[in-house]
Amino acid sequence: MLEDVLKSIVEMEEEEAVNKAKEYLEGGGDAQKLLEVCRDAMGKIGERFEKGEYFLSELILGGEIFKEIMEFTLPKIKGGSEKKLGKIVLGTVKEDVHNIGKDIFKVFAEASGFEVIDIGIDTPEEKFVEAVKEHKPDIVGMSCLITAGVTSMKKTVDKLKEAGLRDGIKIIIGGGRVDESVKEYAGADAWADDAAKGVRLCKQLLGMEV
Ligand code: B12
Repeated sequence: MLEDVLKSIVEMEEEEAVNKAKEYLEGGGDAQKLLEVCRDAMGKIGERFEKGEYFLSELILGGEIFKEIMEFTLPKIKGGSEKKLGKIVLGTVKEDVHNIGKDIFKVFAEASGFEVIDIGIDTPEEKFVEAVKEHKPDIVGMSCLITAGVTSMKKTVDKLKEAGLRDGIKIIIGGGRVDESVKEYAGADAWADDAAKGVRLCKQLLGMEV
């Protein structure tokens, strides 16, 4: 069944993909697994785009299908934890408009007991600084899927340092364009390319047992 969902998304069969995903959940399927499969499908769409087999229109439609599936899948993950583990200011960095992964991480973090303040996409460095001043979070999370966003992350960390705010917070970066070397370059404390791992790392950053 999950195989069918994956195939339908990659082949741009919107109705088919949405119906199969609904069927899977109605049959007692696991919401987290479904999202993982959707993410794999987006990876495959990205590969076809790189090879020139798909164009921007397919990236857009792929994103739309994913968003449709998220609408009925994410509420199944929302556990509504009463615990208050800490506060996260979260945004997709400047130059980058991808929001799907950020939104998934937000739901996972909230379900685990974090309060998340989402400051949006294509977020200027100054907006992160302002948000940290206003909300006094424990953690700043930056999402980045494109190469241009790597510089934005570094600039954001630099601006936080300039404002004297860096020492009071932990910084985690996430998304398809991050890895250990990007973490080092940007001056972040941790990186994650999946939401569940991201939440575990946030707990670790605040000294909690996981
Ligand atoms: C859908 C899509 C789009 C949609 C986005 C729709 C939307 N509302 O988000 C649209 C059509 C707008 C788009 C536009 C573009 N895109 Co695009 N897009 C994609 C695609 C196919 C899927 C992205 C996605 O949603 N993935 C699914 C999510 C769930 O995965 P994720 O983001 O990695 O998130 C997970 C984790 O990383 C983590 N996570 C995410 N954020 C965070 C944050 C924190 C703090 C933590 C802890 C964890 C975390 O949790 C999530 C769940 O596990 C990718 C291909 C790919 N492989 O990713 C290309 C891709 C990212 N796009 C690409 C490109 C080139 C573009 C464009 C430049 C195309 C163009 N010519 O205009 C523009 C850029 C626009 C811009 N300025 O940002 C390239 C980037 C290459 C690069 N290295 O720079 C990719 C990789 C495709 C490719 N292989 O070439 N795109």
